[in-house]
Amino acid sequence: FYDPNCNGKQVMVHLFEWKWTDIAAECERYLAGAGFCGVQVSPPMEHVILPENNYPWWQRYQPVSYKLYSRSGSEAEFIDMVHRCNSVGVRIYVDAVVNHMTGTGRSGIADGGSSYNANGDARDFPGVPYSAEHFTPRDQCPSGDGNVNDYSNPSNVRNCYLVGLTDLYGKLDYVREKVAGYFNQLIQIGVAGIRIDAAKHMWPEDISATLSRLTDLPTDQGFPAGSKFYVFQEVIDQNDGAIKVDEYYNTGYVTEFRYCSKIAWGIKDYGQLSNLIDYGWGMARSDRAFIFTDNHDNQRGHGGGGNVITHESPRDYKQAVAYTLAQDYGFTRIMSSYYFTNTDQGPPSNGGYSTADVIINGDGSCGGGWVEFRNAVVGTSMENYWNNGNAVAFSRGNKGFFAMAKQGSMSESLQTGLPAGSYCNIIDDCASSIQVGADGTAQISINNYEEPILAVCAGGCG
Ligand code: ARE
Ligand code: CA
Repeated sequence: FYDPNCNGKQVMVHLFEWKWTDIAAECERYLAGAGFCGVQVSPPMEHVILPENNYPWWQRYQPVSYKLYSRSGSEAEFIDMVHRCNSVGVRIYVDAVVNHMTGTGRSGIADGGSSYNANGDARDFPGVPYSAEHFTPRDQCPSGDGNVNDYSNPSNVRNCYLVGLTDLYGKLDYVREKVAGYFNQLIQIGVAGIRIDAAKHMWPEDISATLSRLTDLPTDQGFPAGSKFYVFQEVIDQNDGAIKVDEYYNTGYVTEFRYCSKIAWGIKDYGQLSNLIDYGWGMARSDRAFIFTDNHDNQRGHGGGGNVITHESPRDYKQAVAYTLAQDYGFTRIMSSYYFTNTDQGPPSNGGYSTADVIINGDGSCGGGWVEFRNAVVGTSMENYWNNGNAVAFSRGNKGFFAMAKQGSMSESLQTGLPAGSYCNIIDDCASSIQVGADGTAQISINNYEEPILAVCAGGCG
């Protein structure tokens, strides 16, 4: 569960709410050439549709069945996307919502044609099928109203209903079989891995028993024989509750939300960048940490938002994403979604429920140089670390060198760890360069307020 199955590449992009047809085109047009490992896609299973809330993005976190029919497209479009992306070496990772089905009190017929009824005591999801006995019994949940409300108690977190979402009883073989069946269906199509949504609300042994039922990845989609599904689990551990990320190491990577706070802090105060990965905080070890500057929840103030840097402060955001990709901790994900003014707002639409096509502008670019830098320096550690509170620099073994200046300018002679020679800056498409002398030092000068960053690789990054 630890290998993302993309030949050692290092960066995934979340194309939040994108349609399958647009993602397929993006793999071919841009992501393959830029060195992306793969794409996290929005939940592909059949979900509730909520016109009364203006079709919010979060309707896709309320499953109705495991039929591949969603706001992003049909099963045929999903399969076509996976195959086209695989054939250019870009993998697809599915956001898997399997802790729960819809919210209580909801009923109707979803777009894929399946009915559902979670009114009162009913728990009918004939599209799977699940019925009342497949949901966590009320006496297993120690909260007064049946909902999660005490993060200091694991039984409360895992057996009660997260924001009123009908909680699947993962102890049952039947539930494990159905969830594993969904995953095996994805595997057969050629999906390379999953994010397990709300993994914190599932017992680690239930996740483990479910994953033990999975088949290997299909060789006809370009996976070496014996390849396993990549798994990263959404566990929000900010030292604020009983549940710790390390309980989930046996079944894959874990989201490290403390990194979001740390990088935000570091960009505000460069002095703090030296101390970003703090095991005293209990942060996940590097070969289990799944990291990001922000995610689809915290950029909207859902899921413990607040002290994170987002696209709303573009200059800080560039620095945060650049530093995240340049440093050596964890597996990285970057975020790509749509502009919003309201935290519940769904994606751009053609009116009502239908999602609009993504329009690609002339330059079409987003951080390709970064992805190439991270791939080029994989396996090296940070060395020659230098930080004066206003600027920061480090080398990645003898393969790369990175510098960044908070106020947009710096001029300093620094050890780069690189062999002597001339190296061009990938950030300005090689308009500038640095000259490394025989002793490994170079004069590092940055003078650009909007793009205060420099990165070079031995032998080129791409
Ligand atoms: C919606 C409505 C609710 C309604 C519910 C059921 O907003 O009012 O009761 O439907 O009808 C997303 C949205 C929710 C939405 C849900 C279902 O964010 O608003 O509910 O979809 O449509 C905790 C969990 C963590 C979770 C965050 C949001 O631990 O797993 O809360 N994140 C994932 C996804 C979300 C998604 C879900 C889970 C549900 O990424 O996008 O919800 O599938 C501390 C704790 C954290 C806690 C956090 C926030 O930091 O340590 O554990 O995160 O507070 O409470
Ligand atoms: Ca649960």
